[in-house]
Amino acid sequence: MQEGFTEDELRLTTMDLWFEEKLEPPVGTTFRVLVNRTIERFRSEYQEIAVLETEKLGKMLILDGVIMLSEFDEFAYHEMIIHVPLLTHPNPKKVLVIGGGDGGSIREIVKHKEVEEVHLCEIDRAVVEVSKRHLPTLSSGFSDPRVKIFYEDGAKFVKNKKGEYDVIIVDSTDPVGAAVVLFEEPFYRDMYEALKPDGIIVSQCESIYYHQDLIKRMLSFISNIFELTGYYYSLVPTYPSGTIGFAFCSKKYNPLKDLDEKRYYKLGKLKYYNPQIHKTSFCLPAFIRELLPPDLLKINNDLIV
Ligand code: SPD
Repeated sequence: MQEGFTEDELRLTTMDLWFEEKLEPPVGTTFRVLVNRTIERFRSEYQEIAVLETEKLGKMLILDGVIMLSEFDEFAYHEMIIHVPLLTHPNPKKVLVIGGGDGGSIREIVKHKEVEEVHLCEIDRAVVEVSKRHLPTLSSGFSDPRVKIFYEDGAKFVKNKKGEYDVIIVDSTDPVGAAVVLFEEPFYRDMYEALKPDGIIVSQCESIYYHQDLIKRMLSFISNIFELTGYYYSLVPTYPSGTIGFAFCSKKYNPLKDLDEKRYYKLGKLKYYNPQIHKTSFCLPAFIRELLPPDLLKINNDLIV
């Protein structure tokens, strides 16, 4: 062994293998993760898919070079994208997830006993299959009898639905390639129609540090469509800037007034979500309040702190 180095230090300095995510849009930084081995890597009909075993973050799912999740912190994303809307809606019986082929969102939805039907619309069958092969803690919910999977384009899928869903979750990749339409106004108009008269949508809406133009553009058109809109965020170290936000779009219910705390205690032990963070995650830093006019954030305006 080289003098002066422990075996661990040597591995980190000389034989290391790093996955590097290039951020889009470029922000002059990259994010690197120390990797032990590539478990699987291939090209599906839609994208390049890789599952890596990392040194410290468990397994990681990468789509087209972008980190979708790590076992280390995926709970902070999936619990927040699901339990905030599902505990706001008083009786979510039928839920649709667009994207989310890894199964993390489905795993959280099936914890809700009042949910009777869950539809997953994922364009790429290979994502579901790779998750079933290598990410059992994520894909466990697929075997729940309430879950039905559709391998279709999410934007086309919702066009044919009218007044069907209580809650729709957009668990998408970044707005690149086929996913661009999921960040556009026509898709939100179609989802509005696909919801029941008191329905809720929550969508992945990127980083308050790196995607301010996108967030402002989306909240502008969303607030013209939905009665109530707002933005909240979660802390996820493996996503760019360590935060990821969500757009909350609602026809009737307000997450700050209508949270059904009793149902939270029936979900079993969670790692990130609790009723306090449900509310405080809508507290936004001053620079975002300044970026977004108050009429785009009707929900956040109701915060009493
Ligand atoms: N920058 C990556 C954002 C990815 C968000 N979606 C992740 C899917 C996990 N179910």
